[in-house]
Amino acid sequence: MFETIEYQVENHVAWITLNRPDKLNAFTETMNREVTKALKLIRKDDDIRCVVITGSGRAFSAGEDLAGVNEETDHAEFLRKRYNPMIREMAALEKPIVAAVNGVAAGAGMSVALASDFRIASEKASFVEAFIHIGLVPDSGNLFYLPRLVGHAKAMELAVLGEKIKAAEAKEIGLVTAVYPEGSYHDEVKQFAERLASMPTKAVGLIKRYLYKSWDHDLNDMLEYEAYAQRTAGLTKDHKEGMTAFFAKRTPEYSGK
Ligand code: T3D
Repeated sequence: MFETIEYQVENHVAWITLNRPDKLNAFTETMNREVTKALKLIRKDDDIRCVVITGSGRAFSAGEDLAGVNEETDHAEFLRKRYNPMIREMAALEKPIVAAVNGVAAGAGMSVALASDFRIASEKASFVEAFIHIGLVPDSGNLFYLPRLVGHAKAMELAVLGEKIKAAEAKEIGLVTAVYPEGSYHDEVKQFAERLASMPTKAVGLIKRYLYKSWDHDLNDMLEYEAYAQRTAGLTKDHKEGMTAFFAKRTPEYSGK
């Protein structure tokens, strides 16, 4: 079904593996289209309750494949057509997305990691805002997510200086949730993703939706959004299950419904 990505679903988790290892999983138009298509499939499938995006081989992704960029490139149209729909689809997906950053995440590869809801790094992972080294600016949501994740000063430093940071520093500045040694990395990511997939998916989706809203709404708006979200969550089977399990003193078994 796909040429440049691998797509698998296991235990309610969809795995998207960027799969051009000989090119450090650099993005091509086909890869943008295929990731976007996979995210759309995931959106429509109630059985999928978490997504992992990772890379094959030694890299997460080196960003855009520079072999396809030349002086004829209309950079704005290029982003509107290829990257922006993919990033919008990630933000709109009301299921948690985990970037399993197995190696270097550079340029738009880093943007994809930033646009994910969680980043779990291998100790071999690194992050580099490579754009500046070719006279470009961070794109694909990078300028939106980066300051929100690490603060304005650190975002400026990373984006302008373009220095590569290793997994341990990424953890220190709050860019990643956890760093694991290579030997246990895959199992740790799988366990984390399956934990997310066993949670009350509708409530998780509502949290994602309204955390995004909080970025450009005031307290009064948010109080009202919370009331609406809570009514929606309160009507789910998972809320009922959580309450029943609480009083029965047992572990809840959520269905995502
Ligand atoms: O319109 C627009 O263009 C806007 C869109 C922009 C989106 C973007 O993502 S712009 C930023 C694009 N990405 C980069 O500039 C990153 C370039 N790559 C690097 O900085 C480094 O390769 C890495 C930090 C990613 C990894 O370094 P390292 O030392 O581990 O590997 P390497 O030796 O540099 O690379 C290995 C090979 O992959 C090498 O090819 P070779 O010499 O073995 O034949 C290298 O040229 C190739 N490669 C790496 N990144 C890319 C790439 N080839 C094409 N496109 C790449 N992005």
